[in-house]
Amino acid sequence: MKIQFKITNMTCASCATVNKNSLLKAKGVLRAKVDFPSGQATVDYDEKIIDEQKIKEAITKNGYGVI
Ligand SMILES: [Cu+2]
Repeated sequence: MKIQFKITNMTCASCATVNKNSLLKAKGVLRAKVDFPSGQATVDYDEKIIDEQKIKEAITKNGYGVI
């Protein structure tokens, strides 16, 4: 499965890297792309292992928002 959403509160490119690495660390995430400054996130994942909510939690636990 593939989802796209927007990450808010990112202030620089390293925020995007932090979030990308958190996504990739989440079990079941196959590929992740996070763009700064647009905040656009694209995640490929195995829906048998992880769901959309858990994916977004990987971002919110870093103190960023998701839309
Ligand atoms: Cu930053």
